[in-house]
Amino acid sequence: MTEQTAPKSPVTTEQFTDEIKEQLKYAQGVTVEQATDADIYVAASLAVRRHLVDSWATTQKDMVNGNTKAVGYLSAEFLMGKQLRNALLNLGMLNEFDDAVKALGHDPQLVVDSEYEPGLGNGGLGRLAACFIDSLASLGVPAFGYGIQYKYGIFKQEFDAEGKQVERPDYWLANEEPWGHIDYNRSQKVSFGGEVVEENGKKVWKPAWSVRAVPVDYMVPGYQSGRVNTLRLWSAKSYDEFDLLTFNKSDYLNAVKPQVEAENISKILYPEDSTPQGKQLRLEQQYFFVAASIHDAIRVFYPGQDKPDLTTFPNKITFQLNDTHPVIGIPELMRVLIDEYGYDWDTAWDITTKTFNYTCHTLLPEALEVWPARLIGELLPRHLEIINEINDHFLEELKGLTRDKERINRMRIVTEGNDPQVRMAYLATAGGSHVNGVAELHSQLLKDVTLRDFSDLFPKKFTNVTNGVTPRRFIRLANPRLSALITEGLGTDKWLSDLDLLQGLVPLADDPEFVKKFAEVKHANKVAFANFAKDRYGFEANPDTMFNTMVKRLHEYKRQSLKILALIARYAAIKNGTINVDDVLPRTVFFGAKAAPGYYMAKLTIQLINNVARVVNNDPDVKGKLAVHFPANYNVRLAQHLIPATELDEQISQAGKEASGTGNMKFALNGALTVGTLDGANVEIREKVGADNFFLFGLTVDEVEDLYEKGYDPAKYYEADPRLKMAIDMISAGTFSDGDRNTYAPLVADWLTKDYFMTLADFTAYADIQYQIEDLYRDQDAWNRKAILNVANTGYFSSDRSIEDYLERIWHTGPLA
Ligand code: 4GP
Repeated sequence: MTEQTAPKSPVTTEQFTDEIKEQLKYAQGVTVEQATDADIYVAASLAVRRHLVDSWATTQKDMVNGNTKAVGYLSAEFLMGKQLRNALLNLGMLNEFDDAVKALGHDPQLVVDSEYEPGLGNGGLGRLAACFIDSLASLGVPAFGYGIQYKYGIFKQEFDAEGKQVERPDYWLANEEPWGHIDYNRSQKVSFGGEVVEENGKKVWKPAWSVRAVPVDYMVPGYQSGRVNTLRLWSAKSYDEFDLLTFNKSDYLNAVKPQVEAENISKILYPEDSTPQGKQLRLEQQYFFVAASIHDAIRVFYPGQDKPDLTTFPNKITFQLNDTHPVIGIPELMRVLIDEYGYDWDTAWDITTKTFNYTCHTLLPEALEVWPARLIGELLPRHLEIINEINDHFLEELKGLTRDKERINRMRIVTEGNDPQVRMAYLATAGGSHVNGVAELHSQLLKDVTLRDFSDLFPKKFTNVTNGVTPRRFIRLANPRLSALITEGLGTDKWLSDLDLLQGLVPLADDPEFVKKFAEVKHANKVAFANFAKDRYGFEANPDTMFNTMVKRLHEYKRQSLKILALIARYAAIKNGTINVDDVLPRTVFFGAKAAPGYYMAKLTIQLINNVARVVNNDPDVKGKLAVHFPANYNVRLAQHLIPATELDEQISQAGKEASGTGNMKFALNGALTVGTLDGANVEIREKVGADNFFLFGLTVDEVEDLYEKGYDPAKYYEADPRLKMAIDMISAGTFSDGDRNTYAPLVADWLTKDYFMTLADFTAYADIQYQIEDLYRDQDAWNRKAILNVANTGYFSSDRSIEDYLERIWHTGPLA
């Protein structure tokens, strides 16, 4: 008997069919006969929302009345993915939905596909935020996700005839969007610019212009918890609709200018990952959503009170700063407390430091935001004063802790000189209770390197919370076949809310019957992906080859170039007979990656991958042995299709550069083996699954440091390994650019002379481990046993566990009663 703990549907299929019909009629204004898949999608979504509303209302009421502190997750990005199936799963309505849609004469898959995926994030950081709010709701912890409802999300990626990335705007709101609820009555005023004057001995900020922050609320249903939290995304609207006087002079453009400028604030997501954009608009965006959110929290927790006792604020809500983007919230809360509510400095500082905590998501120094004080002064003059004062107080505090003047100087939040800079990571560390990295190794390096002075003087502030991913979306929804097998193997579906139960699968790795079923599931997933790919992208992938995947943002440190060089070397070896064709294990390689539009090397790498794919896939000499595919526009949806079909996953960043990674967790949980370096959460994944079940290669953090110190010469590696030399020479010779030798010259020059991320130094180890990988793959039983052990031992990487760690180590709160 299998224990079923999944929620029971609140409706029968017949009832749900009627509810969809009702929405079609009253909300959509179409008949059942007229309804398209997209109409059914909207109607079904509206009907589903109605089943969430009551829990949503009680959760909010209980949050305000309850004795549990809420969590405010402040994040410039929430990469949610599609909503409908997730809501259906959490309500226990997946089957009723399928049956109702079929009864209405539609294909459930096509209906679900009509949902346009909101791309309000770049990559890992935004997707983590989405997993976290899912887990918070599932654990019954009251929480707000606070962010921005960008009109244009991450760009849509296309490739041109030459294989170059082309960015197209992602106007997702041009489609009907049934999930967001716009609430004009709860908007907030957010002001900018102007000056600070003294009035009656008090500082008064006289801003120059304001925008209206309008909340768009998304319900965040918990799995099995009966709780529905809120993701509140702010949209910028103008107060001055338009200037009638100018309009009457037929100058339409100027008449709407203030409106256009105000609304620009939430217009577009910065398409950057791990690199700050020093743009005024970005600072405007940051302040916009953070200021609106802080005021919103005060409104929510002290309803109707003119003079609330804000010393209790840290007992009502704790704000997590997701990277440095929301750190301007620290001076904003200070300003609100002092200027608007009349608290003295010390009280305000006490409240503020108790309220905020900061998560760092990177170690790349260029990714830690630093704002010119001048810019902050122009945009937020009162905040600059407060930041300077925080800096002064902080330096005083440091003098009490150390006599080391140099150290104190290094720790300045605001640098000296005639163009002072504000270091947001330092402000966050000084102004919050806790600082955490996102994997053991990352948190350690944060303490030892990036924020060393701070961790020496404030060791208790520092902690680690290793990332996680939601098993509901990334196993249950993405991989229904594996989910069913896990449930069968464990005799319960409880694992969906207690992922450690996957441990129960360990003995089944030795059960031939289970191994066989597991192999069937993987194969079925590969066939399903091949069909999807054919349908959606028009390429053929042979499910009887090994499926090997590398999906993530395109960045030099992640080293897609290592993968492509090894692939070219393999291609060359087959072609020139260095390896016997019959000995080659057939492999299909999938890439998915977007490059920041201004990131030249990353874009050139994309072009190279596409052209390697073109050449390899059209070469009869390697047919059936090697194929390369690069579906454009990698997003959450594509991830949900590709991850379950993957057998070998690539996590090959230079050691010390990937903060954590979360793709690595999704793949392991779906039964892929990882080839990877000792970087980010790879380290912990390998510990959990066992060294035998992970393909480790490459330099360690210490070895990387040593090599930098000794003086790194990439050309040496090029000369030393003929495979590498051959691969680079082929690129130089124009093999992948129709004979043109210049196309990839910048990449080649960089590899041979700089190679900052040591791709060449790790090449040999990476190329060598492929033999080990292929030998194992030839023994399918042995491979699948290891794959099962990956699933069984990675329950730790549930985002539910991450949230439990945050609750215990940082937030000190828990579920609503
Ligand atoms: C990413 C990190 O690169 C990745 O290692 C980590 O898993 C993820 O955050 C979540 O913590 N950083 C970003 C970014 O996405 O924009 O800095």
